[in-house]
Amino acid sequence: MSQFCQGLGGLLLVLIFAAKGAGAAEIVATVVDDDGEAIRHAVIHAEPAAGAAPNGAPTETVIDQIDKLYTPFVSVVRAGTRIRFPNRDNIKHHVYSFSRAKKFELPLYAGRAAAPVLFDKPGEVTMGCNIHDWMIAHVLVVDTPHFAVTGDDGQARLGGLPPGDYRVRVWHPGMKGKRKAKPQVVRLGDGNAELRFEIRLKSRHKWWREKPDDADERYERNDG
Ligand SMILES: [Cu+2]
Repeated sequence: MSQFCQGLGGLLLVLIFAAKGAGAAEIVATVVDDDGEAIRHAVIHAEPAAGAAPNGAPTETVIDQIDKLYTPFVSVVRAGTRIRFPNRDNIKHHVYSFSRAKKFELPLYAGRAAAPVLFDKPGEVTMGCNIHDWMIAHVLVVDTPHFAVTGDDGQARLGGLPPGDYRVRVWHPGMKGKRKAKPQVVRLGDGNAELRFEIRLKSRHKWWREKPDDADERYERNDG
C-alpha cells in the first residue's frame, strides 16, 4: 500500500473514532507492590481485544539529558515513533543501547542536535551513557496509542478510548516475571474502568543506578 493510502486509511479511522468520541472512556490503573505500596515508572498499555489498534500519524518525543541524568527515566512510545535525545548539559554524553528492539549509539556534544532515532519494533529498550555509568533510561515500544506511565501515586490514566474490549498490560523495567504477566481484559462502555495491578520488582540495582553525590565535581574538571 502506498504511503498516501496508508495515510488516508489512518485519517478515516481517526474520523470514525472522532465520531464515536462522545462515548470515549478512560482506564484508571493503579500499580502497587505486594505490600500495597504505589509503584511509579510503570507503564500501562491497552490493546483492543479484537483487531488492530487504530493507525496514527508518526510522532516524535524527547528524552532529555539534564544534570547528567536522562529525563524521563521511563517512556512508552508507539512503534514508529522517533525519539530525540537533546543534550542540555555543557559536557559530552554518549547515548547507547544494546537492546534487541533497538541498537544504536549517539555521541552527543553540547549544543549540537543529533538526528532523532526511529523506534520501529515493539519491545523494551534500555539506554545507557558511555561516559556516566549511572545514566539509564528505559523505553517500552508498543503497538497501540493507548498508554501512560504511573506517577508517584502509582496511577496511570488512559483517556479517550473508544468503547470496546481491551487487553490491559503492566510493564516496569524492574518487574519480575515480565513474560508470564497476564493482561487484564476490560470492557469499556461510556464509563471509566478502574484496574489494579500488583507487581513485584527485582532488586533496585538491576534497573536503577544512583547518581553519585560527587558526580558534578568529578566530571567538571575534565569536561567529559
Ligand atoms: Cu552522560
